[in-house]
Amino acid sequence: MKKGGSKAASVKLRREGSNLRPSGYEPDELPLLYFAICSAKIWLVIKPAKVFFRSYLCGTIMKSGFVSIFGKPNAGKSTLVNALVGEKLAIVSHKSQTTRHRIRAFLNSPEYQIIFSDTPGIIEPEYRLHEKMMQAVKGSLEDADLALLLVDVRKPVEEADQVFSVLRLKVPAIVVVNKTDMVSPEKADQVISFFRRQPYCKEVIAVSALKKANLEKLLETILSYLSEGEAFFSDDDLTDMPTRFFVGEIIREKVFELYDEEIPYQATVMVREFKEKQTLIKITADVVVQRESQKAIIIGEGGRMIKRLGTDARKDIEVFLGSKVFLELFVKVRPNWRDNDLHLREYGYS
Ligand SMILES: Nc1nc2c(ncn2[C@@H]2O[C@H](COP(=O)(O)OP(=O)(O)O)[C@@H](O)[C@H]2O)c(=O)[nH]1
Ligand SMILES: [Mg+2]
Repeated sequence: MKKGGSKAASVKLRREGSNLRPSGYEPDELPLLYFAICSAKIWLVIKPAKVFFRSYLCGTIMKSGFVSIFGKPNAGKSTLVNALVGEKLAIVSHKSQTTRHRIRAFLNSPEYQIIFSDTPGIIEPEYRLHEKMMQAVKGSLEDADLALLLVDVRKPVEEADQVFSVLRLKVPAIVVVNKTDMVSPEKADQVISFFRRQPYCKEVIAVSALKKANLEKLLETILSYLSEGEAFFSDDDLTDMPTRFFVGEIIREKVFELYDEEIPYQATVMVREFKEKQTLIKITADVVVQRESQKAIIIGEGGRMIKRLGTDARKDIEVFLGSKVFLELFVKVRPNWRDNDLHLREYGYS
């Protein structure tokens, strides 16, 4: 996803036919290939030169690194990532287990690039879906340079401590005490001093992700742990996830907002069609549930609920894409999709 909305990727289709050379390149494509190789070689020289120029001549040191956020469900991980990067990339809900994937969000500046990973809350898996969610946590553990361990200041400290201890972190960790807007300074101090004593903890920072309080201090501390290095991704990008993914997530967020009890947990969304037309983007998506009775609830009396779901989702998708959207929703029943590897893969949980 680029800053400022979606851009249609231009895809160059290869001509098919029997007159292709064995190498797979036609004669008129060879200068292009040569140009590409030369450009790559020049880039290999330019990149270190850029580092030298920036760090030694301008006195600026570029820092970059991967920072993963872990914590129990509902601690505020997605809210924190969105607040840090200043863009709503991860969906948020007061219900737990909203985040199912690892979502990478980049914070870019001339001096640094931080790649934040929002992760699903750490839980004891009950379904294959949960196992996939915990694999996303494991993946984020493996390539992190720094961990942010997020704590809800109102919850018993022992619960979060137990979760953090089993992570067996190999990288430095900053404990971030969140939701300090909800408690007295004395209560926050108690939680801070508990985590200061824990072996995995390098620093403790108290914040309110929702009110964006003390995030500058957090950012400063994060940067002090990152090492010198070039950006990993283009500084125009905000994430490496495809636009379709975020569209599906926005619809899923509305499912969390509009429906109660087991529905949000037993539903998923799959974007089937994403077509950029002249004046709008046409999107077709399936809302997948486990039972016929859930399908009836999603649709509602006389289609009232699905209409609302479509309108709420469309409005947010239009803001996200910066374009008019035509959204069409279908409801599908797939019994036990959360335990079926084939369905899980089809719906993007791999
Ligand atoms: N009062 C308050 N609520 C917060 C704060 N951070 C997150 N929340 C709320 O906590 C709930 C869970 O947040 P979410 O980011 O989805 O948590 P996650 O499951 O850890 O990703 C949502 O209702 C958020 O609005 C905070 O700093 N203060
Ligand atoms: Mg989340």
